[in-house]
Amino acid sequence: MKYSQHVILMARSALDEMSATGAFVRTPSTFRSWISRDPNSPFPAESGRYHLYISYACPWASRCLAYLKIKGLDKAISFSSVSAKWGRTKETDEHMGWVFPASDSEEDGAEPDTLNGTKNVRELYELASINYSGKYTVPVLWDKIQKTIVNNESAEIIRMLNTEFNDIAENANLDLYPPHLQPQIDEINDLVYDAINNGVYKCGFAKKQEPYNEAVIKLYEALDKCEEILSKQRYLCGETITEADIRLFVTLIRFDEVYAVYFKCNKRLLREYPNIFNYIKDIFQFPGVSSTVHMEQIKNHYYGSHPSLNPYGIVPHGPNIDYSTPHDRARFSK
Ligand SMILES: N[C@@H](CCC(=O)N[C@@H](CS)C(=O)NCC(=O)O)C(=O)O
Repeated sequence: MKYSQHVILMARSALDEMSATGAFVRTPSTFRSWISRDPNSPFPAESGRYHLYISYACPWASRCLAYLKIKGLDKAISFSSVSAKWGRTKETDEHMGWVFPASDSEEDGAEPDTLNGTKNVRELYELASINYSGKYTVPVLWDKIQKTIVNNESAEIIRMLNTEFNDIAENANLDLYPPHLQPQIDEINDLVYDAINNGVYKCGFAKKQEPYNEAVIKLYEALDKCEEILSKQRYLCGETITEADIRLFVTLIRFDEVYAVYFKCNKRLLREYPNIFNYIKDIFQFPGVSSTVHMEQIKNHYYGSHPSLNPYGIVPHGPNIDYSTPHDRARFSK
């Protein structure tokens, strides 16, 4: 085995998650503990105890940050963001991953790890587990008391943030996963996750034509479905915003700026879908959400972090869409 092959097996990134057919296959997250409102649980919901490591570039991490803001938890749970571009995480191998800047002033939207003093996200995982062998992904929900990762799966983190911190959340009454809508939300999530959230990655990371074709067809079928739903109602599950909308939004907001070019999702731009385009603006303008969108970080990350996809790291100039302009979605809420 050549040295570089050995390294890839030891420390992986999403670019290594490939099936024999050249399709991108995402592996499950590893840390799956649960924060609970029960004060006697191993990870009780307490103000000041937890820290959320994010990247503004990452859609999965951004949905957690959106929850911190929407639920009014950003004073109770601290957060910090990594640098946009992946870097070397160890001198002794070639793994590339999320790194922290050396100082606060180095990069807008990125901060050093003052909490644990690590240089990169890989070191955080190594602090939490001595024999960790998965990817070093964000988001990371960190427990300052037990000095470990509670959970690194955004789908679970957002559920905890929705319910378990309601004794301290400023917007405790806002329930993004209300019991009466759960079956509907779960159904939409299944479609959106596979065909859209993960679908854009399947388009972008495919190494063969066939898996790309499959992914891109599925992606546009799902987008057409969303356009149809959104032509009849304000949000995916009716007239109130839910988890399903936040989960879809984080992919849509990156679509025309990044995925259309970088991941070859160019059959139709989202600004050509009247309902989807106005819907993106609507969610962007929901209180708290716009502060979670840092387009410079998003563009610099994607275009600059995968030399195999973009060897010169050139960041395209456009299209610089202004999502804060008026939208027509209030027509449903009369
Ligand atoms: N299942 C995870 C996925 C997170 C994920 O894939 N994050 C990407 C950034 S968008 C990452 O950190 N990738 C690092 C790598 O591939 O090494 C979640 O939803 O929380």
